[in-house]
Amino acid sequence: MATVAKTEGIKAFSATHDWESADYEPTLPVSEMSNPLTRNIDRAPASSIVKMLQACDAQMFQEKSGAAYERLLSDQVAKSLMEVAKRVQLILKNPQDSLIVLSGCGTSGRLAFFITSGFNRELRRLNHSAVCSYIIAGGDRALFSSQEATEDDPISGALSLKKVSEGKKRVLFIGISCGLSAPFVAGQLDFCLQHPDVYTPVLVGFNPTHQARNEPIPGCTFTFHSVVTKMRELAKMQKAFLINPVLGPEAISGSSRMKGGSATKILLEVVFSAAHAANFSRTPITYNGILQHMRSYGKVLDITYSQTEGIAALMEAAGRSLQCGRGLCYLSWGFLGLLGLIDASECKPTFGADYKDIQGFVGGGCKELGSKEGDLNLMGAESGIAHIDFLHNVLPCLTDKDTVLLLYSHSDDVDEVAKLARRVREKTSNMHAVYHQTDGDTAAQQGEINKLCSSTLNFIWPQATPASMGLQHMWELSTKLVLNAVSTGAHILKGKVYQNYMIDLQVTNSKLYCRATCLLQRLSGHPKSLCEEALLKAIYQVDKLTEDIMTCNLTTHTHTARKVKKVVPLALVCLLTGYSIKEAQSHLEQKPIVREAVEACLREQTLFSGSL
Ligand code: S6P
Repeated sequence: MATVAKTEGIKAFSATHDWESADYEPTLPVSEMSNPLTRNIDRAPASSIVKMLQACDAQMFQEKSGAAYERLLSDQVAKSLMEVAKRVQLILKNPQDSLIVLSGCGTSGRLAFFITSGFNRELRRLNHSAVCSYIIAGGDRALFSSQEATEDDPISGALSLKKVSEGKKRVLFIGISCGLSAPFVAGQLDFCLQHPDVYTPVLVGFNPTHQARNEPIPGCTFTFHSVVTKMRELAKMQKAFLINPVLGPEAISGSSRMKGGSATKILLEVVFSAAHAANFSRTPITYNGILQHMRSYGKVLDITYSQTEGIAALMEAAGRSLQCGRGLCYLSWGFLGLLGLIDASECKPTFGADYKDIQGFVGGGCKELGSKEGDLNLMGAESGIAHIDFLHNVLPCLTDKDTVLLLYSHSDDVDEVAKLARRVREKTSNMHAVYHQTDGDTAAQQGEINKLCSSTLNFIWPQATPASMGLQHMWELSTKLVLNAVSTGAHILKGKVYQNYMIDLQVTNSKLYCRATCLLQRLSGHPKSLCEEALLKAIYQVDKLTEDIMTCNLTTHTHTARKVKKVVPLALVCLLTGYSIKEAQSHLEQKPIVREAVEACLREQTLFSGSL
């Protein structure tokens, strides 16, 4: 009885309380909280899911006077962005022996790559030397496939920073960790603090500093929290910078690829665009300029979500494909394609998806995207990512049950888009498109492509865009929002989300292990120790924990968890029913939709408690 009462109590509490109030989920940092707006997202139809995502995204730009936390448009955030932009400008002005390094894990590392590539490309176009470099935990292999374990390695973080900046006299290091939590980034920030003569550290994240992760990091004397505390002191003298506005909880709890990723892109593009304009067109870096630029990203949200119905239709199509065990394919050209690859790769750790569920393909593949380590196909990426790989590996088996989404813009080679669209149409009628164009520009082949597709989201952007913001950046953010909505919504429709929790997450690093334990506590109402025990039993597939298992460290647990499917649902079923691992497994096999399996257990539990 107590169990159910607790769970129900939490439900009622969450639905009525504002996440900003001090007593809302007080033990969790904002980035891990559940968003009251999406409490029932798992039962909502596609159109309502889109509206909920829109409302969550809009929280990023909320301006609240007297708010408890810094927000995206807060005074302090704009001031820090100005200062960091000035540092970037200094490096642009005097690039010799200088470097800017962007680094992060998972989505944050992918965005580090994305932003670095875009900025360097623009510099090369102006015959300026490239001044920016990126680091992603796990190396380039992690760009398009999930390598969550390396997030826990602070030494590898510090060493990779040392290597990339060898011989440089001045380095602006920008570490990105949405949850202020990744040990990999903590290691790099600590390295910067040890070498202040060369490195100026900047931290981008979305929790207030007191919520930075304070768990001991094995083998280290620092925690993320202690590093942030030191940075706060140095920030007073502008020897370090903290950019950590709060965005509100993610639509799917902890899914920082969504708002966290979007805000990372916005903040860093604002910094780099301001520095670029200051250096190449002598436009001074001003507070108002920064704020105006940030606000223009808010308009991208409005334009994108003005097509709610179209996004919902895409979500439904993708959801139907996933429900019947088929896939969703993003086919794209240029840098919009990179966003497709990123979106696809995130579904594995978030929803326990198979890499074939959502796949991305972009024109010439890696070479076109300019990753450091060259051709990922040769480095064991799960499958090729060029169109040629799509033609060889995917096209022959495509059916109407698969969904294909073309992502292109007016500045791509639209002839090529039409050619590929014709080939896809021969295999499936379930083809859709997201197309960006500027007001007044039309591509001759667009009509034909539209006819070949069952639906097209056509975004028409105004010609006169704010001077500081490239159209490309708008298209990119808009595409990211659409893809995040489609892949998240499709997994919700497949039953991979319970309330607004990713119930089938992979437990492949310490952050995900803690998240899984918290989720089990929350859904079962059992104490932490019992939940962790159940999690370990599910990971090692045993009904009794041996001495050996108990003495293994967290790295061994998360490493072992990689090989097991549905670890968290399994642990939850065991906790709620007292079943053995085998029984719980067969229960989950009978009810392959994870949400339904969990709900059935919760119902049984209620009946059982009621009959006592
Ligand atoms: C989140 C995504 C993860 C995170 C990664 C880094 O949706 O699946 O890959 O990006 O764990 O997180 P953080 O908080 O350090 O940016």
